[in-house]
Amino acid sequence: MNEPCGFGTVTPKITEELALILGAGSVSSDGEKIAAYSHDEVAERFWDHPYRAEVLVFPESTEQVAAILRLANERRIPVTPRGAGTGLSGGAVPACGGILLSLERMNRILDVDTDNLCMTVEPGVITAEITRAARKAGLLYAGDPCSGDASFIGGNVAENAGGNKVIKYGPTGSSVMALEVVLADGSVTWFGGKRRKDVTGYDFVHLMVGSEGTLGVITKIVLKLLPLPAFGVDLLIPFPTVESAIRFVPRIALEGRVVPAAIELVDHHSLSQAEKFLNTRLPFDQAAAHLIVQLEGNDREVVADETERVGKLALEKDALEVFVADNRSSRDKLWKARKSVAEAIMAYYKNYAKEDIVVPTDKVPELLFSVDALCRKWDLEAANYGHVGDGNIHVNLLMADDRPHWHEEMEKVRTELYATVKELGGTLSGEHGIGLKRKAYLPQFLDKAQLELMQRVKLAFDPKGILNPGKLVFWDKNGEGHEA
Ligand code: 2HG
Ligand code: ZN
Repeated sequence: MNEPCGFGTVTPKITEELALILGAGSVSSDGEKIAAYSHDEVAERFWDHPYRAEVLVFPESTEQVAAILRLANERRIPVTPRGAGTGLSGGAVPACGGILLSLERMNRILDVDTDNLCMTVEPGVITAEITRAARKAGLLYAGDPCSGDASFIGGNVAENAGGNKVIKYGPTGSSVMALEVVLADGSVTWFGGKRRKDVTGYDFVHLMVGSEGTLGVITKIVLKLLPLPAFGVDLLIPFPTVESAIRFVPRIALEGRVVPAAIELVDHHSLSQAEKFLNTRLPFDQAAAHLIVQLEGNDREVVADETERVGKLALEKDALEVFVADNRSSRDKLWKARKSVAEAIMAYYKNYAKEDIVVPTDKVPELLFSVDALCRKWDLEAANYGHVGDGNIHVNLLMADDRPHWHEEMEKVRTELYATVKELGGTLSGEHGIGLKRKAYLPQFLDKAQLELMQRVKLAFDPKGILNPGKLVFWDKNGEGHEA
């Protein structure tokens, strides 16, 4: 895979110019600080060498971002936009050096508009703060990534983060009404508006969503808000086998006539890691798998009725038990366990592959059978969990600490896994993104026509290729061309 090259470097003169734009306190050339910002949650040992930016900047306004991009574009310096660094694909890793553009100081909620049911925010606002601000106004912001206590909304938009409520509300992109974007040449534009409908031209809002910082830098976001459901419950449903848990999922809509806000799967191995990490126990934790089903609504009776219906149906379809969490503390305990699985695995395993596979929902059992077969063949363990209602499973492949060539071995396992995923009509990533981590596998999932189209879109937005180079798009070896 070739990366774009021929970029300019950040000379002391350029650093001075950046300091003139931003003020000296907002520009750092400190090696340690740059190293701390030059990665996300993908462990650095996954790359052949650590990637480092040459300079780190902290703009506080759209005008400053625009001035930085004007300068960078003129001198052809790479710019890697960065949110909170909670990403799981290396999307914010500065693969080609240059300027690392942290958006952490653009962290204001600009308005909560209760007449138009939307909120305007800067990209550095923590996702959970958005949820809280909406709630204070009696409204719901539906995005709910598991990293929401730390991630920034800008990163959620750039990666089209999913999370736990996609089955009912869609991923982050479904909540995005408008974006203010600084384009590669420093010009500023708005895509969309405080409008619920808009077919006036191409849908640039949703081209920007999930574009991983390769097409522009997002500086303001208008998010759709909804009425806040008055009542909610979470059902924790243990099953004797992973398959029986998965097979129950479509029955919830079909026979239960309910669209839950969330349907999550946590297999035994995943749950036990979270329990150990949090030093807690959940009910019936010896079961092979648990589903977490979240139901919500405005009428207590209706929610109670749906709870009863789904619970009864689950028991008819092999569930071992149904636990209803209907108060704050039991609901929080349950979600804390679910949301800490990823961190627990990173704490207890050194050699892992965190996957973000999506398959058609009816193919999830087949996917997990093949994961089992891979585990036997390669002598691995797996922890399978995630957003089963969306067919998006975080297959975590875990290898013993003492396997010296684990990385190469894992590469082979992954190649086999992806071949199966492709056969099942699935794809590489549902919500974590391609970034640096998955780029080499893109041609397995997107055909030549699509890859070339992506290159042409990239060139239209960013002709000099300065925006987050090394991600999503293939360039020829001179960094000028379009060869996949
Ligand atoms: C989750 O759903 C996150 O918990 C992280 O998307 C998944 O680390 C993972 O594999
Ligand atoms: Zn997830």
